[in-house]
Amino acid sequence: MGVQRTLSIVKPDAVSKNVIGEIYSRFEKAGLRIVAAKMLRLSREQAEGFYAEHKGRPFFPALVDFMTSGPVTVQVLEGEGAVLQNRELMGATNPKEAAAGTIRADFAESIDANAVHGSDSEESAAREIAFFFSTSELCERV
Ligand code: RTP
Ligand code: MG
Repeated sequence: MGVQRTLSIVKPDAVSKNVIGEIYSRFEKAGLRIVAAKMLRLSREQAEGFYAEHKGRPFFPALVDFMTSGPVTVQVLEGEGAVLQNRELMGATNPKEAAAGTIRADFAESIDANAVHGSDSEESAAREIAFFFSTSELCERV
């Protein structure tokens, strides 16, 4: 699989709960390195563009409302098989179905307010990283 990069978001519910550091710690303990990071409040246009694949789905308006409800942190994680590894750390979309010890099991309240986003493939990761970061903002880590 090799070293990959993936896009992660700490969503507004988790920022509001003040658990950014605890979530970053999960990434670091799993051997993923943060190679870019920033905090911002998404505009509706940004949230709609980021989740464009879900446009037209019944949950789309609620998803955009939620993602614009407060600040988020966006970060690029790097490591061996980072895309799948991050998805495993996150747990299932619905926290009620998320395995014990995953980020969503421990920090998420509902399928809407589910604490984190992670790219679901290498192709999505490339698109999502470019959505938030320029090449010069991605740092080399040794
Ligand atoms: P994410 O993109 O945020 O990492 O979440 P995911 O891959 O686990 O789930 P995805 O299918 O991409 O859905 C994006 C977000 O939309 C909300 N959702 N609600 N009510 C529903 O059936 C439903 N399905 C999806 C969730 O908040 C999910 O994180
Ligand atoms: Mg997704």
